[in-house]
Amino acid sequence: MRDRLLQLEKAALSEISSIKNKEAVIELKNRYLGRKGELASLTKELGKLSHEERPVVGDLINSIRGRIEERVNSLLTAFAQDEREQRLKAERVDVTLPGRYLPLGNSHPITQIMDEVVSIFLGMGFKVAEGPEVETDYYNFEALNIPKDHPARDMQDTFYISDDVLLRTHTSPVQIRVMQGKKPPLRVIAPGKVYRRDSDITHTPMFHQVEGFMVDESITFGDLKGVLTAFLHSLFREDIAIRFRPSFFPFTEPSVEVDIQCVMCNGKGCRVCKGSGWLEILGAGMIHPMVFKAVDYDSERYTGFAFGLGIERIAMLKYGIDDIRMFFENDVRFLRQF
Ligand code: 2NL
Repeated sequence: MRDRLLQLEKAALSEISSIKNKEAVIELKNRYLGRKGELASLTKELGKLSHEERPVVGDLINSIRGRIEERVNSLLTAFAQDEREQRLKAERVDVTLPGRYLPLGNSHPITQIMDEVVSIFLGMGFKVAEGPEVETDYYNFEALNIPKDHPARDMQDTFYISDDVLLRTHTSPVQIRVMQGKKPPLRVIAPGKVYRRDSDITHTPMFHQVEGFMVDESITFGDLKGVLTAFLHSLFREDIAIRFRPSFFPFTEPSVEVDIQCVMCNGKGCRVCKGSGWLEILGAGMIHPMVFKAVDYDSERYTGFAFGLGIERIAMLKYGIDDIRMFFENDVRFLRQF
């Protein structure tokens, strides 16, 4: 019995010393130490031994089990450590490698200018209003004191859907709707798309406009000049020269056109300002009593100013672009520059 036990230990330890992988260790562990393993079957034979021999051989079995277990466990630990090292090596990343280039878009130049204009007016306490692009003749023309024989009303200039329904030619109808629903004091801007039957290098059938107005008791032409000067100084440069020229719109009286000193040549005269040194940026005026009548405001009590500007025109002047169609071709080589 003793010899067989020592033989078994010797065989087990020699097998262990040449073992190559974790699976083989587990197999060996089961074969020698398992419930149906070799040590277990020898333990069953203890009963055949004499009273005196039994504890001695029992002790021997336990110490052999202990020694094999110790070797097996240290091997398993070594294999586990090895496996971990292999995995870490395989998973290693070089954090100094340059990152992958992710192409990033930006908003359209027209959207950028629109957002900029809107945010300047928000800063002066104006609220933003929106309205339908499909309008009626009343809101687009009649309420704005645009007479029946005005050229803007011609089929040549306006997209009609029916006799009475059309695509808005300016965002003024939004402001008429605001005035109809609310009482002064009001400070509102109306940004959005507008439509005119016109197409050449400075006109597209759809373009963007921001209009605005301010109405209260005792709003004066001085308020118009102050607000629009602050706006233009913020949009262009704080030190730029501004000039107000008399003009005419059916919906304002008096009316003005507002010029800034040419941003390209600082007023010296160039291609962009066509030699004049000035750029026409917006139209404005004191709201006509006929417009107040249409929205049922008392023009003896209330006064106000209104203005309108074309976003594409400003974008063209700001970036020195001479063909408006560039904004609508969506060529990324063009769009990426803004
Ligand atoms: C321009 C000129 C202008 C207005 C728009 C307006 C609106 C209402 C009442 C009175 Cl509801 N006026 N808008 C006034 C003056 C000029 O636009 O050159 N736009 C591109």
